[in-house]
Amino acid sequence: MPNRLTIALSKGRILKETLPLFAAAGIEPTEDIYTSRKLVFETNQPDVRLLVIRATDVPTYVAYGAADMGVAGKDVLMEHGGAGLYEPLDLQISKCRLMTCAPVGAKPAGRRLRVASKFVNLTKQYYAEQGQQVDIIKLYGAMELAPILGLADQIVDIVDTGNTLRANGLEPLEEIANISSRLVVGEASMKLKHARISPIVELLAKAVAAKQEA
Ligand code: PRT
Ligand code: MG
Repeated sequence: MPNRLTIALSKGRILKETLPLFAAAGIEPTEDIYTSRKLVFETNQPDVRLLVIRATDVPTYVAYGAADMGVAGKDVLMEHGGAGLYEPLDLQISKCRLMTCAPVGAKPAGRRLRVASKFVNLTKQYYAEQGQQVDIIKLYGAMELAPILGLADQIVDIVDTGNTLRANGLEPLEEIANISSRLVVGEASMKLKHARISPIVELLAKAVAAKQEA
């Protein structure tokens, strides 16, 4: 099917909030995404299929045109940089904050700050904007551990309730960005498949609005 639409969804916590919005917009997978081990899912609309992939891979698939559109956290999109992507809709799901954090009551390091994060581009940019030279340490998870073990002075991480920080003796310092998940569309797909894509964007926008009013 040449005009088939491929939509890349972030697996994990975002997916649970994404599927109801797509269902409200009339797009539903024909089998249970949660119990299947498949990565590609057909939907009730014969020309639409869903990919369920790592959140950090969504912007890559969409920017290269391997998927036409996708859903990803603003944190992931900021870290990616957004080249080749349009961001037509804030889905208002998986809300959280991207923050700098440090051990409670930490004193200034007295040397160049070490900051651990999985968002290295974002982190570099943020501290540069603050006029602060820092060494950035790339981690892939459990950032909270880094200050406890003296690997880093600060971390840049996602904060929701703050429970994870508190449980590990850390506190939030500065907010870098307010995060929610966004609908992204590839630049090439937006041109070539505009007639198919724009009604879906509109239906999703309505589903988001209806949910805010509920
Ligand atoms: O697990 P994997 O490496 O495959 O990917 P992932 O961890 O990035 O995926 P997943 O499913 O955790 O989803 C991540 C996306 O959800 C992020 O990119 C955000 O856009 C969004 N999101 C919303 C969150 C949170 N809330 C959140 N609370 N992502 C992560 N957290 C983690 C945070 O990293 C920290 O460890 O939850 C902890 C903080 O929560 P509180 O409530 O204790 O403050
Ligand atoms: Mg995770």
